[in-house]
Amino acid sequence: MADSEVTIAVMGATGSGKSTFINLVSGANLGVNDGLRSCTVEVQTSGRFSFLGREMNLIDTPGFDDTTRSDMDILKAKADYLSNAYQNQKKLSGIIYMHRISDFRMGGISRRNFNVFRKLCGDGTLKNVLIVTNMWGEVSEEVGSARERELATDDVLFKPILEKGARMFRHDRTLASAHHILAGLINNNPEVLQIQDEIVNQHRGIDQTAAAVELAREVEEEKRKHQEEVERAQREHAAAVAAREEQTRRALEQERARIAEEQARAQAEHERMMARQAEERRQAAQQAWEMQQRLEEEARIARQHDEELRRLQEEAERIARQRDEELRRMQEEAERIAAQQRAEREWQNIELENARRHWEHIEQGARQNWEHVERGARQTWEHVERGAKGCVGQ
Ligand SMILES: Nc1nc2c(ncn2[C@@H]2O[C@H](COP(=O)(O)OP(=O)(O)OP(=O)(O)O)[C@@H](O)[C@H]2O)c(=O)[nH]1
Ligand SMILES: [Mg+2]
Repeated sequence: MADSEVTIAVMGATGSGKSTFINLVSGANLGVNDGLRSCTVEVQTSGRFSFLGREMNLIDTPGFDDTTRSDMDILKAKADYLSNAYQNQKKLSGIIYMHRISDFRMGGISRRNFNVFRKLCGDGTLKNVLIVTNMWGEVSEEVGSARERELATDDVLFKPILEKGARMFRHDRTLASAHHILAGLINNNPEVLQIQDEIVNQHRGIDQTAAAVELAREVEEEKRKHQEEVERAQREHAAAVAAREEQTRRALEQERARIAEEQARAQAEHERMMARQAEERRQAAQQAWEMQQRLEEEARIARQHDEELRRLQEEAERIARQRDEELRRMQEEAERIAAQQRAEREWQNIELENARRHWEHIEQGARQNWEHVERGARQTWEHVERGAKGCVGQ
């Protein structure tokens, strides 16, 4: 019997743990998200299972995911399933909205899922809605509780639906907590969701449902935000470009100033160098001139020396000649004197010879005279002596 079956839809963002929860509590084996892309892409059910004496059936719904199918296709799949179910007299006893407490913030796709979920349920069914927070193991109790408080009290988060009868439960991934959650829904009066009413009772096309309008608005809002972000990025880019241009202009200006300074410095250096070179050239010219002067002076002195030398040589030669002449003259004189002396000696020898001969002659004459005298004397003496003796004898 359709009426005795408790049907509960599980909704929420992709990867929020819908299939895991259903598998845990029903024993089903639905595919579980590997974290890269959404796993449940079509509406599927757990199959019947018993809980607290009731036949249960859980509906697993795909969440908006941005990766596989368009949001509108996903909404259409859910709307088709739910309107078919309603046409088949199946009303939902509960709607579980899974939310990861580990999510740092509820923005973008999470917010879109929740806003469309709200329009899909409508305010009349909120007392059958259970917001189930899971993945508590991923955060500290303190952080999780703070987030839970924020979710429950923020006007753009769960506060509006909590105020209209929705409830919030924690799920710690145990069967006990899953049972506790189901137990919180099992006795609800099945209600018609707003989207079922719109499609089945009001014969609206899916596009005219509040959920689709909300989705379109969300998408539009997303687009607008995106556009704003693009424009902001463009403005920032333009500002950055302008800033960069300004920076570049300033850098160029600085570079130009630096180059001008460099040039001025180089020019000054060049001028200093030219002046230094001119001074060096002038000094070199001065030194060359002085050197020239010195060389000329030295050449003049050398010439003077040469002249002096030549003069001295000539003088020496003249003196030498004079000396030779003198020597020769003296030699001649000496020779003449020697000749004269020789002649004188010869003359003297002759004189001597003459004197000797004269002496010998004198000596001979003297000797002869002496002998004569002696003989005369002796004769005298003898005469005398005889005379004397004759006297004595007498
Ligand atoms: N830590 C922790 N991980 C969980 C819990 N529930 C689910 N997960 C993990 O979260 C990932 C997503 O789980 P699913 O059950 O596939 O999520 P889903 O909401 O069905 O995802 P879609 O089908 O893509 O929409 C898987 O890796 C699960 O193992 C939970 O309570 N705690
Ligand atoms: Mg799933």
